[in-house]
Amino acid sequence: MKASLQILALAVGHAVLGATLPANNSGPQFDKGQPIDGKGKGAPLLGGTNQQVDIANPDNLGRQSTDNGVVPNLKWRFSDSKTRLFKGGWLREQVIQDLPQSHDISAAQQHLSKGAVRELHWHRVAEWGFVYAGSVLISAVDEFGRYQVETLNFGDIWYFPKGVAHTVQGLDDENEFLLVFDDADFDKVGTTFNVDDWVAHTPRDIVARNFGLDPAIFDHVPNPNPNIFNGTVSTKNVTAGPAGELTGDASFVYRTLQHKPEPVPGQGGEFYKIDSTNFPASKTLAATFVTLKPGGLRELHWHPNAEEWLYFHKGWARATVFIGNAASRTFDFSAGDTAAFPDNSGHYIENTSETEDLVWIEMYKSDRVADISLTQWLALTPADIVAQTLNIPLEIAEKLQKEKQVLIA
Ligand SMILES: *[C@@H]1O[C@H](CO)[C@@H](O)[C@H](O)[C@H]1NC(C)=O
Ligand SMILES: *[C@@H]1O[C@H](CO)[C@@H](O)[C@H](O)[C@H]1NC(C)=O
Ligand SMILES: *[C@@H]1O[C@H](CO)[C@@H](O)[C@H](O)[C@H]1NC(C)=O
Ligand SMILES: CC(=O)N[C@H]1CO[C@H](CO)[C@@H](O)[C@@H]1O
Repeated sequence: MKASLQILALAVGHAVLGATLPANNSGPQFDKGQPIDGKGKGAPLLGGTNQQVDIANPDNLGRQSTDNGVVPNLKWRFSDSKTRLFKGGWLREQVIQDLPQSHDISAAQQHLSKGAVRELHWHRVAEWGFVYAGSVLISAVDEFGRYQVETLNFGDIWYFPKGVAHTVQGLDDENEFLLVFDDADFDKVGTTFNVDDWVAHTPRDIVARNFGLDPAIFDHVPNPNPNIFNGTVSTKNVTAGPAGELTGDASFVYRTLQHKPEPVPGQGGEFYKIDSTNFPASKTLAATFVTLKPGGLRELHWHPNAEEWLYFHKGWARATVFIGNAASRTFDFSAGDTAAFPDNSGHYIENTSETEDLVWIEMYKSDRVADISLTQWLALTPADIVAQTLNIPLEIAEKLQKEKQVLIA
């Protein structure tokens, strides 16, 4: 009696909560947001759940039967970050507290309206930026007194080494960029040093003596410092620095789209590599900027030198990450997601859209981008050993592609 009352209560509760079971529950139900494989495994979700998130992440519901073991969450959505609002812009970040598996890198999206300034500052860590909307002015000074003032547009990248002084200003009506740091916690105390913050917290007479000026000049230094403020677009040029400008190999700027992409034998899209081999300043952060056509596949590979951090800019993707010991997990990604793939883990990335390009950025805390392709490895290993290992026909092992395909169409 008691037991049947409880069952009744559950059934009523279920109806009250409005959970709906799929009408046709034969066959897999992942696309309806239900963890049911249609082959006898799984059952409906009756408790609290976010159905939109479930439908967008069918692989979290257990869709891939090859997934196995415990692989921690490797994904963070910028949409889950707290957005900090400023006059003339905003910032939302992903640090290690958000994505604990990202040990090497943290990141942010930042927006500057026309004239808005990310005030003068420096970091204990290196900063890398990628402009994906609008146009910005960057300005930097290094330890030798060399300087660089440049306008950056879509696809242009900056790299400010640890300690280099810099600022960024928005030039178009609305401007936005990705910021990446070679440290998993770029916003912790002791990492960023803002000029007005420093001046406001230094004895006024010392500041005055330092510049040889009247102390009253500094009566209105903003305190607390605003981080981003609305200003007017710069019209002044920097000239006649005694050590000259940062140009050539010393430049902190790389204009991605003015260079040729890497060869992609697999014909699946475009693959730009930006690291110290073509952008000498970028010694601690290496990047790729990838466009994968609909239905394309970034071939199975791993990175011998580093953990991988990713930012998905456009489109829809799926990736399975294999971490050894029979453990692997598949993730669904969409624009605005970030991810961290463990050091040396095997993986692929697939464009799951039939119509839209998938665009993403990969980052490594390294001086170079490096990967080992599964196919190339097997093709350059004695074919009979490969055939016996995988239990596949010898003729197949002998015909594997010896060139990296990179992006398969
Ligand atoms: C139910 O779904 C299965 C597989 O998804 C399909 O083959 C079948 O036709 C559907 N039945 C009805 C009545 O819609
Ligand atoms: C910045 O915003 C304030 C109002 O919040 C306004 O008074 C000021 O004129 C603005 N400055 C510029 C340069 O737009
Ligand atoms: C400032 O530099 C820009 C190009 O960088 C040039 O077009 C402009 O004439 C310069 N202005 C002055 C005042 O030198
Ligand atoms: C796994 C997956 O959904 N792949 C899709 C990628 O896009 C092509 C179309 O371009 C689909 O046919 C695949 O199913």
